[in-house]
Amino acid sequence: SIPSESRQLWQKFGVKEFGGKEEFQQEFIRHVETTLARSIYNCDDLAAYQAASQAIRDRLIVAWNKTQQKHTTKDRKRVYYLSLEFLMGRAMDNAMLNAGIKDITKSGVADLGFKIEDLLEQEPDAALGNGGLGRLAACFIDSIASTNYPGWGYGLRYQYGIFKQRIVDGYQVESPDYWLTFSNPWEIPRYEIQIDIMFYGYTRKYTNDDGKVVHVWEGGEQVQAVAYDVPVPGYGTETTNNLRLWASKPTREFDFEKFNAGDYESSVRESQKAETISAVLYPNDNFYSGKELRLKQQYFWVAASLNDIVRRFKKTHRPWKEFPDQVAIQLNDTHPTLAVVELQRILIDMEGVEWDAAWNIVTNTFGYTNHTVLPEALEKWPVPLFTNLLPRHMEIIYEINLFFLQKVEKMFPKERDLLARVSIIEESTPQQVRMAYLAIIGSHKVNGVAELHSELIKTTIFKDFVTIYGPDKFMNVTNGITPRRWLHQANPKLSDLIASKVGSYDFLKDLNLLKKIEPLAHDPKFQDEWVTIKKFNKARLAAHIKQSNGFEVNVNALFDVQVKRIHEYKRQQMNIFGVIHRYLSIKAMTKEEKKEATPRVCIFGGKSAPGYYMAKTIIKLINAVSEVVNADADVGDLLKVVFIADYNVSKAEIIVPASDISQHISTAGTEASGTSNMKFVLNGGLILGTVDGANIEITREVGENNIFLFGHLAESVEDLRHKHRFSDVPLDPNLEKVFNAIESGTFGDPNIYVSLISSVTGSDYYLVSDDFQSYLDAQKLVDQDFKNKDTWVSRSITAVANMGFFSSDRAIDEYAESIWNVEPISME
Ligand code: CR6
Repeated sequence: SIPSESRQLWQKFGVKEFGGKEEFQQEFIRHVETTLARSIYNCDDLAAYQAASQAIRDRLIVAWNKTQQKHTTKDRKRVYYLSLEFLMGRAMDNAMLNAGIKDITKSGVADLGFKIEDLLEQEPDAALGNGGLGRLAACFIDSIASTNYPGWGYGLRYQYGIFKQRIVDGYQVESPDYWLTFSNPWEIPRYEIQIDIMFYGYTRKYTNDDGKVVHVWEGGEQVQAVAYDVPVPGYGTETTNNLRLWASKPTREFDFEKFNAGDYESSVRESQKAETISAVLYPNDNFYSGKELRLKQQYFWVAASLNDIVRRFKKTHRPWKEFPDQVAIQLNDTHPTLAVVELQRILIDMEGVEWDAAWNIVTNTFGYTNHTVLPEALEKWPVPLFTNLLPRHMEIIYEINLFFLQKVEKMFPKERDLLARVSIIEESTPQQVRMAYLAIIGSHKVNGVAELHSELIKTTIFKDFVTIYGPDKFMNVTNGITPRRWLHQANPKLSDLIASKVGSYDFLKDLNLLKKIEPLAHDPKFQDEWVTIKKFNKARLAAHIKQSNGFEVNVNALFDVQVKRIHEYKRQQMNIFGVIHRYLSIKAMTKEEKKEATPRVCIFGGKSAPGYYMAKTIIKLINAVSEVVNADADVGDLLKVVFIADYNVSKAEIIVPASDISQHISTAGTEASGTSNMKFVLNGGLILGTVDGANIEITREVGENNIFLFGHLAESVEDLRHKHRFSDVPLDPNLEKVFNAIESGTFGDPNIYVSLISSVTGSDYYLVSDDFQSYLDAQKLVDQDFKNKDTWVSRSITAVANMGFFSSDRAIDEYAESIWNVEPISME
């Protein structure tokens, strides 16, 4: 370490936070001229964005270092959030706002000849996620930092995030998202942190001198994990946490023997193979695809993260049994479940801990969050594939399973079927490893993500485990969203208005303070300001639509939005069928009736998994309808249909604040929570939704009068599906009219939509026909109510005032208290 006489110098010249605008400007120019090697003559917006980011990043690193030092000295329990997805979006605006330096930066760059808005536009989204699960992880790490918990995220540094979507001839076309073209100022490469990761090979065991059986795993392929750190600044606090993302690198540059023999090409082949592990994000949402490379990604990331966590723990020289007092690890879905096995392996094979003691440590360390009940999303790895890739882990899983089943047999000696039902190994051909079961058995708490969902997992997919472990192991933590990004950053005008009425921006840290605007719900002046802001946000979206889709939409029309991944269970098909129904109705209207009708802009957006045929057909239909409706002079402003291509976090920031109504219309019981529903209401839009996921709790909080609910309840779904299977259920007559229109070619070649229509006329698994009338009725009510501007705006204000519960800070406090047992560390 540094000798004490040198320390003073370090302190004297240590980098400080920049105090004011001029210091920022100095740093900005220094980065332009040195880091980027540019000058006043060739500094474009991109260079200016990079220089500004570097300056802000330096500020974050100072806080990051302080935070890490503080956490190390305090030496308290830390939480690690393991997630294969972190859908961060852009970093610059968030960093400025959270660090409280947006004003300085904005006017700083303005003096130097740049507009901050133009610089912000230069940043590519960090799109390392598919949908809600990845964005939840991003909100959670924002909240962990903002509420001063010592916590890190661990993920993968994909070179390609979620693909970019274009619409060509109405169809989705994918192209790769190479987001690292220009160097990424928001990450710090840690080339010194390199961890060897092994795959394949074989296991053997021997008895050592103490008569103990030792297991070894050797002989396989090796790659290296390199760490990249992304600072995560909390809002209104110095705490700046870390998101550590791993990239794969070859262990050796290339094979020297082959190189020397002149075989240059195959000498580098191995190195190229290693890099593919972290190359690309799998583009499926709520769908398991069973690819070996995916399992490789999972182990690579889990092994690197655990190695890091264990290394940090070992520095404290505590006995192993204290591991769970120092470390909490949260499994975001089953993707990191191998961590359970890996920790057990480290403890018994490398550290010589006895099996039972090790297993105690493991189960007290992990918590598992389930995010879906959809059967097609549950991970099950074929045993042969698993054994080949991770032979030692497979052995350990068999052991875990054996001990678990012995325990179950003792508890329920007469229940023969139970053992087969709860076994980690499914007796299919080939056998499969059920990852969710492994996650439950390896964790001390299992949680769902909204009340209904947490009840459903207890009564359906994990029912047997409730019998075995009792109900206390299973709990609910309703999802949340960060008000920093989803109110303050996406909707600065609304945030400012609220602050001006409640006296400060404290609501961004304690969202329950929003309650203070409730008395203003009927205040005409406040209502006016509220409406003006909504109009502004709608105009901002309309400008975006003009630019991307090439046509105008009327900002006085009702903006009706459904943006999310395209999925049959989310029922965008029902929405577009409803739009067609509306179109047919308008065509049949008299002039007088048209005058009474509420004009609508129906906005869609979202990506389909590249191999999901039905979802792609839904996108095509939306675009086909859009083309016909928007060109129909009879319709005019009464109906416009828009598909916004390449929906992502930064587009959501423009779309969400502009909605009057957003649709969250999944078949009851299928959407675990949903989180965009929370974002829309927080921004003053009302929900048209089913009694599903977090819609239910939103209703409880904002009141039934401030949400439009429809459709069958979760408890009827099974019966209805049964009816479809075993008897002829007549198609809803309005839906029949819609299908007739499609089939007669109103929206182009009807052959394209044959399977989409027959999925409804057939088994109708998602109950589109059953809910259609109720959906249309709810839509009618929306049309009527929107005409009454005063009540509409008061409902909007009341809803926002009651959204405090949905802050991700609240969710994180619940996790910290009831699962992690970690406490905040103040930076003072
Ligand atoms: N697809 C759920 O479907 C939930 C998020 C976050 C999802 C969604 O309802 O809000 O997780 N599930 O909890 C999975 O990804 C498995 C999602 O985003």
